[in-house]
Amino acid sequence: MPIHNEDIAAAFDEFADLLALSGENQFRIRAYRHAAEVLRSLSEPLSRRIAGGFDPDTLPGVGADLAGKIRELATTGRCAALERLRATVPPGLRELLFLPDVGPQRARALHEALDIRSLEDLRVAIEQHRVRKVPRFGVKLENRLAESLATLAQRGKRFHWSVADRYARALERHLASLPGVLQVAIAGSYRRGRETVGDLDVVVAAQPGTDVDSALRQYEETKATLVSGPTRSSVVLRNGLQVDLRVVPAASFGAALYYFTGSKDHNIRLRTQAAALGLKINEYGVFRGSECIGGSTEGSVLATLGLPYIEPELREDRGEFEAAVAGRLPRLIAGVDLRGDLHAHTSATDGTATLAGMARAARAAQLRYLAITDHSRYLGAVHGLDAAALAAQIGQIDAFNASARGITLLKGVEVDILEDGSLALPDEILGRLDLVVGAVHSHFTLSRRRQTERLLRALDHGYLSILAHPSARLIDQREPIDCDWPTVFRAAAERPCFLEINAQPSRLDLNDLMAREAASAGVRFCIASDAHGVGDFELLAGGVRQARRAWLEASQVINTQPLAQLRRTLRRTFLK
Ligand code: DGT
Ligand code: CA
Ligand code: CA
Repeated sequence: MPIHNEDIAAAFDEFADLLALSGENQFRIRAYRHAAEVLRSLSEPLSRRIAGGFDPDTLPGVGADLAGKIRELATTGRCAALERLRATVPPGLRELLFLPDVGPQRARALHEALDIRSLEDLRVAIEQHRVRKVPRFGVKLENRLAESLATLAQRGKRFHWSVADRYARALERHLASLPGVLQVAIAGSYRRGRETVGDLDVVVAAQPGTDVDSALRQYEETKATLVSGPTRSSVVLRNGLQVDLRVVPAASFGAALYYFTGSKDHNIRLRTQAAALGLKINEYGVFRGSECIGGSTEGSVLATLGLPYIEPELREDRGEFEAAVAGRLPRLIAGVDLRGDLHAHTSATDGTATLAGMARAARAAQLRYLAITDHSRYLGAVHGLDAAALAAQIGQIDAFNASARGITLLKGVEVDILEDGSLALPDEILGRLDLVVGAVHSHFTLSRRRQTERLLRALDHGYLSILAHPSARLIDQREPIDCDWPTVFRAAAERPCFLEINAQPSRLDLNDLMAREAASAGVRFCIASDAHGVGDFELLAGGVRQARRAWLEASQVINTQPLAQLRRTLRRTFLK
């Protein structure tokens, strides 16, 4: 049974968590986390490459020890060392790390002081007010933990879109190869491009008598069957992702795809609209009385209501019907509109590839320009460029551009916005760059007033071009910072300074609603990969997806501009 890169990466994440819970040293733990990231950045299945003789030892930052484990996982699906380690840590303890306020040290402290072994143990201990008495915990932290436990219980398990995507595409290929299958589409929140996906909703058009149900149940990734039948089935994949399948005749494919793409609120509006015209709409088609007047394509469904095509990313009942009726639907930005990337790291800080390596990879990804924006050095950051190191990199980039073909590197930095809103590097060096990307990496919990003042001061700096991942949230891991966003958006629109839509799958920040609100305040954006390795440029598609959910058009995103125009745009951000 072939193992996905994602499964190997997940095993390494678990390895890192368990090592951390056993109090192992930071370097070993980081090696596993880094390897997991590298594995996720590979586009081709490692198990296949290894079977073909590829040596995982040659992956960036992967030594002999980890390479051995990758080989073992890729060939046997198991890892003996991981199984040994599992036996030494209570199985439920790792769950505690899902809580935003709990890292390995606090999890160990809870285990040692109160013998807590699971989220359930923790819930009981909080109810009995025992957690507050653990040294360095206290009432405030106990209350925060109670809150995040409640959110976690409500949320249930959702998957990053990019994880769901790997499984969706493989499953789509599997079903499409089946004789008798005419069309396959993955609908639901996946198709609407939501940042996380609860389950996969698959719509298949097939000739009568095609046994799609068996094909799904016998799929190599399927772990368990929940529902089985000729037109509908549900299974759970090995990674825990549920798949709901609907099989329909070809004449109903568009109606079924529309119905299962959702969202539910959008569908309710659609049905109401249909009812007002005396029509009935369901997953089989659009009906006037008993006559079917549409349903083979999505377009045919909408046309019966006199509506133009509405892109799946817009189907959230957020004004798309009003816009469609008024002929004012946006011309959404598409992946091909992006001409360059404005946020990337190299091995000079925490990236895994050299400047030239990143440039090559960006060119291969059809980008015409790439901004190198390594981290600034600030208190506590291990890697990070000081002014002298940044000056040296400026020289390297000039030298690269003097001989490069097909891509231009822009000189940038990802400079820390300090607690008081000042930037972590002096003006003298910032002024020599093509762009300055500022970001919050610390002091996430300041009060709304202080956080707002901090961002306003950063926007006011005079050299700030782009505010990177503005809300600093990490999906399911860290809440957004608390801030008076309308005020920040107004300031960014006036200045001018651009807000980033960061395409890292755990960031996707600004999110859809915030980006749309910012856009209506006049803000313009960049969509950036925040690449840390050569495989990361493909992440840009996720940033575009988020931008589409925010109703953005190409003209609102600066890295759709040709280089010469972009340079003028960026120069206007330097006010000093
Ligand atoms: P998820 O899976 O939680 O990320 O979100 P969705 O949107 O994929 O939701 P899901 O999987 O429960 O259902 C897929 C689509 O099927 C949903 O967007 C609309 C349609 N649908 C499901 N149940 C109902 C329902 O009871 N009424 C209507 N109108 N539509 C439904
Ligand atoms: Ca779904
Ligand atoms: Ca579903």
